[in-house]
Amino acid sequence: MLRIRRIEEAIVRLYPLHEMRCPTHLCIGQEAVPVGISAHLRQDDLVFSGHRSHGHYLAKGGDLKSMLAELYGRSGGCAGGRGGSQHLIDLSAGFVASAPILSGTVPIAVGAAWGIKQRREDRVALVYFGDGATEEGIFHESVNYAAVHCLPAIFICENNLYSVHSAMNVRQPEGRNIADVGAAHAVRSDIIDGNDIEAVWRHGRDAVNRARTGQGPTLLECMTYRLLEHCGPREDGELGYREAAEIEFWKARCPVIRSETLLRQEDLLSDSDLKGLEMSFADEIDRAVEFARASPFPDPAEMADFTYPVQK
Ligand SMILES: Cc1ncc(C[n+]2csc(CCOP(=O)(O)OP(=O)(O)O)c2C)c(N)n1
Ligand SMILES: [Mg+2]
Repeated sequence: MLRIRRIEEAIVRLYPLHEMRCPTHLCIGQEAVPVGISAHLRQDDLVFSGHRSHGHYLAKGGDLKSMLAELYGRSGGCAGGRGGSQHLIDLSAGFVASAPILSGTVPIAVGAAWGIKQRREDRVALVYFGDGATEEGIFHESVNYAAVHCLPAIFICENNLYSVHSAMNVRQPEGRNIADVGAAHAVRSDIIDGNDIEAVWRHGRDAVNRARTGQGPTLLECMTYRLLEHCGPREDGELGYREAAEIEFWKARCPVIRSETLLRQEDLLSDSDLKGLEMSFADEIDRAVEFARASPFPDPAEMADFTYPVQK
């Protein structure tokens, strides 16, 4: 979690230099979800995500250098510099795709789970999405399909209470949880504290076990909060769509600080451990930024590659 936090903070510092030009949705405050879940995933399990995907990619083992080069729009980027922050991919780590069309990767993950089942493999397919993504019709079709066919699919909803600047109460019925929607499709569904790494770890373990052993899909509604603006490197308290007290409440529930406190209480983390981690992350991040900035821009002659040919 600390590594992801430091990487996101490096982007916060570097983004205003205008060398990264892609829309970038940071996950500061939400790190416990992918870290607790990924602890149970194998390299050959398949992970999908949406626009806010840095933590998901990194926790699955996605390469940092090619992620940063992608944000810098360089040919050394994981999508060749063509996609930016919202199109991360690292097939060698089993991170198959992220794409910003809300819920767009949910049916793709279900298709991957269907393929896994057809081939009788013991892999799982897992997709991360936000509370807003559950308002897309395809989300409901996908969860239903996974239930009907008892697929090894795992649906991880990061409910951070907002879709851009719209709160839940103007978008979804009062008192109906997203986990209730999963349950209505007969999918095992739980609401958990997404900022509590232990809770995420436990529920993640159970979801992965169920999927791997043929017991079908699980939906986890992980309650969490993004501490920065929807898209970009700044705080956004001045916009007024979130109460200052609410932001403070969630800052106090920061998953990184909570875990640090817990580990120190249990005598599992010392000052020198932390210093060692900080130094190794700082060094790794410096080297990745250097790699990204030294990587050339894609050749304009290749601009149309990988696109549908224009009919003349
Ligand atoms: C189909 C579709 N509609 C609208 C958008 C514009 N859009 C981008 S992010 C976003 C909010 C998403 O909210 P949520 O799913 O809760 O994820 P969060 O940003 O909170 O992590 C919207 C509406 C989009 N990308 N795709
Ligand atoms: Mg949201």
